[in-house]
Amino acid sequence: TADGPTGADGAVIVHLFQWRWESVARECADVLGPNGYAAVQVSPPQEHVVIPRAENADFPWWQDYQAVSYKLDNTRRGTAADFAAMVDTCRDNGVEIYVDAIVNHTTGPGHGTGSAGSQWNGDTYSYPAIPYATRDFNDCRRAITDWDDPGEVWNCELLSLRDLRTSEPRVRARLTGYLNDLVDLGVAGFRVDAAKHIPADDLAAIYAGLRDVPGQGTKPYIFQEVREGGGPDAIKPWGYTHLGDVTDFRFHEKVGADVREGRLGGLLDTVGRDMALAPDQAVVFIDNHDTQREDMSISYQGMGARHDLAQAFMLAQPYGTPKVMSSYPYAERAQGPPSTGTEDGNPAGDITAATDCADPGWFCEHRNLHAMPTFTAAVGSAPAVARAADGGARLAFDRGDRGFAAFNATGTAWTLTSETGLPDGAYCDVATGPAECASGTVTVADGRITATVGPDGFLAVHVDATP
Ligand code: LM2
Ligand code: CA
Repeated sequence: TADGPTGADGAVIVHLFQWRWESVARECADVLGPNGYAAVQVSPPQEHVVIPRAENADFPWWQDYQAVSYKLDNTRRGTAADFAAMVDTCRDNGVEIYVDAIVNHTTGPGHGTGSAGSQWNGDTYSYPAIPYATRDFNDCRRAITDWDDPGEVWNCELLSLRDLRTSEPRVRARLTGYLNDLVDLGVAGFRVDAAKHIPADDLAAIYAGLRDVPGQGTKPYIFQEVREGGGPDAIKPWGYTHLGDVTDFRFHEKVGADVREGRLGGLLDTVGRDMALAPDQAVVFIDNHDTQREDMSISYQGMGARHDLAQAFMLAQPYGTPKVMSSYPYAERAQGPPSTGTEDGNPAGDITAATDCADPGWFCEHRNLHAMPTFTAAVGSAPAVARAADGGARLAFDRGDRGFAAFNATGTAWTLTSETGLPDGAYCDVATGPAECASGTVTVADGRITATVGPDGFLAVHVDATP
């Protein structure tokens, strides 16, 4: 099933967390396609619960992770038609859509009406719009307590979310049906939410029925969320790599913390030695929507420009398929994205506003990386070769004879001269501007590169971006 990007092949994913479908479409055309992104991870598109007040925030972002039905209509991000148009527009601009797929569970306790008008009842395990009834859920109807016991991790309730009986063919068929509806629209990949909470054999059965992506002739790309914890190999990241790619949270933990502290010197060794998986099996990130709420110190909100440097380093180094985070500031953990306000047919105030990157309600971190994804694409799986350093907080390296990148985690500019494997000539700095040399050229002469990297800045040149 992993026929899409499989790591170390130059593909870059960006997570446009909580963006409206029409805003994603516009971004694909205006920014993502031209700057070399391969795919967007979008927030969950299925009908979700609607929670007017939770944890001091109206309509928390995490509504989306409680599935009421598999209808795509009237989520907070738009209509089913908006969704389909987004997939088409992005594909036309060379950017794939990857859906965050909620397949482990439905909702928590309680009952109500979902975003598309369907009734749900978590107390009686009833979701008539799908339909699921009580027999479709596992018998362990309590929260997971022993996180080292695969039986509990797989069959009890994650956060009291009603746990689907994924061993049951009828349940598997419904989940495969949902995913195939998306594939038929042109969705080219899935982030499998809470994959760790589903036995690998159940996932294998669910994936087995997936159809080819139209026009592509291959199965959708799959990456599975498996956070490393205790217990046996069956619930470790490497217990799922035979089915598709897997998230490697070690990258976030180690690289995120080191860059935050300005410790760049050992980073190439770290990514070459201390990660959980083979480079072509891993999806890596500096932060995701969960970790940024657990430890704000590794996020744009907590790190500012240093976070841009961390994400740029991720795109320059060779381990895993990088996933760029693009998010919004928040005061409360549950706070949702900016809304349209209560006018314009949105009396409840729960509809997400179109993204405006000039509005301080959004961060748009990916735009700070300019055309860095063209670097990742150009260097492919070429090896990293350290070339220059100046103390522990300045680092420069080649990617074979395809690219050269430099990182400066200090408050003063770094002017460096270094050997490089790049052919002599002039190159565009894709880290500070578009691939078309808008921000000036960098020269390689007699096998040496001379460049200046700004304070808390980075620079990247590659063979496919020349004046
Ligand atoms: C994930 N990956 O495996 C998502 O990345 C993560 O964001 C999801 O949790 C989680 N798994 C389930 O899909 C989020 C959020 C939780 C929230 C759940 C469900 O981080 O806080 O839980 O979505 O909406 C909320 C309440 C929690 C309550 C639960 C059920 O915060 O206190 O548990 O709803 O009512 C009793
Ligand atoms: Ca489960």
